[in-house]
Amino acid sequence: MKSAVTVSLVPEARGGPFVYWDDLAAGCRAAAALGFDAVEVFPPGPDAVAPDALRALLDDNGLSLAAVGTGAGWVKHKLSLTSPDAAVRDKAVAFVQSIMTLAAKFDAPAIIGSMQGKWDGAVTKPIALRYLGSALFKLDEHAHDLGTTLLYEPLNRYETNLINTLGDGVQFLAALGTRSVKLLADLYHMNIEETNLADALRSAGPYVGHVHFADSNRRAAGLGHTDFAPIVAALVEIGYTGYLSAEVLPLPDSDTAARTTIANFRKYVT
Ligand code: LER
Ligand code: MN
Repeated sequence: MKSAVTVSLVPEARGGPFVYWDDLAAGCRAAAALGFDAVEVFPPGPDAVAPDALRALLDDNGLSLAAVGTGAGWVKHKLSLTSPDAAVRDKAVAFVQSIMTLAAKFDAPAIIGSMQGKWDGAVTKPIALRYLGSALFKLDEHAHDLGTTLLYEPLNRYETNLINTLGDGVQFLAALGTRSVKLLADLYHMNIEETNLADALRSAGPYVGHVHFADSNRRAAGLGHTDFAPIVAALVEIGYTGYLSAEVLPLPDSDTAARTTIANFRKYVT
């Protein structure tokens, strides 16, 4: 398993669970200095990061790109894959596709988290799930064409009312028959929704494509009450070799969150 740390370039996401903020070059230097393998980037859009400049930053710092978030499509542009408005849904799909195209240049997957939206009013749960399924189906084709993976992230009940557990995520993807979509297991969301985190990971098995490495309170691993030993053991058992990426609050500050994360990554991942 490999370590990663998040860098947000989206001012509208301030207060959110990202370790480094605003300055990609500084975030890459700090991540490299602490020995992280990769950064996970949360950009305002596909044009915010020039591919050549990103390539140089990653190479200069000996880092990989773990994943690229699409949440700015929601927090900045108010796009949602389950909007009642078909034009908004189409724009949301195009936004995710554009981030996938950028990420694929770096062999990295894009993430669908808050872009999945929520069901409400005239958009009943079955309709919202149909919109989400139809979007994932189109995005799966795009991922397949690019030779990349797309990550779909079940979120806790306070952030979506569509799919909250890994088990429901597996069922949804299996029914759709997607080829290139995997699940993002965010240990913070799972702490709220799963009966047992290790069992949920074991059941999801090959569907697990990425892990957000966060403690129970969304602080760095080690600053809450999650027991990481059985979680890492379950990941080893299912043959997971991807990233444990710190999508956590920068508390008490970015540097401490990053240092605590890498110390606990080294403690649990041997
Ligand atoms: C995104 O990875 C995530 O976990 C969401 O909680 C962001 O709203
Ligand atoms: Mn997450």
